[in-house]
Amino acid sequence: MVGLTPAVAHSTITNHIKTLFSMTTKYRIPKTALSMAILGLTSLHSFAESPKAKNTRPNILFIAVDDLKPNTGAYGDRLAKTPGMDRLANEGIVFERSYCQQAICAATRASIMTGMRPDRTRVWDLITDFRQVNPNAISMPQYFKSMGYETAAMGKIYHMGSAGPGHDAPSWSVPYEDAKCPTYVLPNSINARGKGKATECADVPDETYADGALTKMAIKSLEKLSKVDKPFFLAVGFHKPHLPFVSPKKYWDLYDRSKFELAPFQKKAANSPDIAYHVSGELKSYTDIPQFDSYSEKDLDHLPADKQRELIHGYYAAMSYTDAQILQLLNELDKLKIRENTIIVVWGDHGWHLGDHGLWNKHTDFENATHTLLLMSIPGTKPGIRPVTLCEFTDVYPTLCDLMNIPAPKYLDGISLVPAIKNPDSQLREYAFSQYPREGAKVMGYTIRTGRFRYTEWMKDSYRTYIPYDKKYVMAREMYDYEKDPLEKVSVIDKPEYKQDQQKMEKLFMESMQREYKSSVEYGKLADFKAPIPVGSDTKKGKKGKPKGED
Ligand SMILES: [Ca+2]
Repeated sequence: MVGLTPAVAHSTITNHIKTLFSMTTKYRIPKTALSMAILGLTSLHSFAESPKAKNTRPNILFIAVDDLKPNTGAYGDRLAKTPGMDRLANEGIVFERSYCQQAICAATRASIMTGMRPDRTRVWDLITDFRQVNPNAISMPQYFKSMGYETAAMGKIYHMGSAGPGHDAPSWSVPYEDAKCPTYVLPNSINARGKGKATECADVPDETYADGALTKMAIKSLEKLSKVDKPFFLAVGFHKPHLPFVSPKKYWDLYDRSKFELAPFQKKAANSPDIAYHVSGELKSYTDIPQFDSYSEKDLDHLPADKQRELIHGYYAAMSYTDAQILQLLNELDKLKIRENTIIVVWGDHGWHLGDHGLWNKHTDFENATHTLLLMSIPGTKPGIRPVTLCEFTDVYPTLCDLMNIPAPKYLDGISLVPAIKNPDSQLREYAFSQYPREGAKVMGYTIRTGRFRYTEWMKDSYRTYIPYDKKYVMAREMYDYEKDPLEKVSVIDKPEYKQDQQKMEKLFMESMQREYKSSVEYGKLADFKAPIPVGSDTKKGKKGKPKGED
């Protein structure tokens, strides 16, 4: 930073973090500051602070990874080759029980970026721009920009099809950039109609594809931002391991395909409703994928084992490719000597089904779609912290505000995770809350995950949590016991032996829905919903094509 030597910057920042992590009582944001945050809905400029105050705040490197499930080494995957994220985990914080709000790109990204759940952002599909629906919403970088941050982005931060011009221009103080690279480089990867295969392995340099090119751009950006007399928020959005599983050959070569085991349970869970599933339409849109039954109570008609193994290999290779990019960014922070005043956040936007329940892609309320990777590195904290708490993506925004010593907007749905970083054994949440729509978003499946159970209600007639909860909307229910059934083989809903557990989960679920309704009413007083509520995400049962809304 110009005008502030790295030594001085480090000292002032770690003093704040030291103060934060040495407090014995729960950290609270001053009420006056919260009032300012509410005012921010109409007057962001009132937050601007003196340049001196800005210089005491940490930089933030915010790395989004598309479709990355928590299958890295730090999450216990013995086959994964992920030295970059493993290094970050060893030096920082692994949130092992992190859940996204809705397992699809646009909705989960709008949610983490605004700190609000999908019923508040009103983004449930792949086409809605949260600002069109919800003009007064303030994104995290937009808020940080108002606090004196230089905010920059490259790659996929918001979903491309639902972000306004400039990749949501109000978020960024520096014009948005993107890498322009081909999706495939081998001629036989694409057919005459321009449709491609689900995988590609080509012996090419990293920067041939977008993520390698983005890393080069991000390194240049870090060099520039490190010289600006402001703290920065740099968002880098990597595209892999999203389909197609395309990565340079050297990442495929890290793995022995024969070592990958197929999902051990590929059937529909007993006693579970059809509405919980989809037909894996996103995968089926690739040219080399044969027709198969996406979920079935039979052992027949699965994707052939060789193709499953190829896809799993491709997924891991693409994950290692992105991991290598993250490692380069960590090295660049070291080279620029700014690692010690930079908070790093790495998040995969949702989980992924690699064949479990016969499912591929995301788009469900099951564990494999909602459980997510969330890593942080915070200067001044002990290395290798693993908080046990359940947490949600809505918690990232208030956590960063807490770490930056700025008031979090009061309307945010999440909570600061700082108490769990200070005391990793503390449990901050009774449950994590997620949702997924079906049937053109006329049906919404709401789910809560506690330490042991998941309880889900599928609600019909376009019910949303801004409508008072009523059992008349419930069309199907599920419940899973992860202590006895980690693979979700059986929904235990209405099983006599689970009567008491179910009653507790029903009560907790009803309380969660009442809480959501109350929050919606409160937020509705502040918000200005101008556009019609869109529908569009659909995963109707069928065997062909790519249902609208799957990405
Ligand atoms: Ca995604």
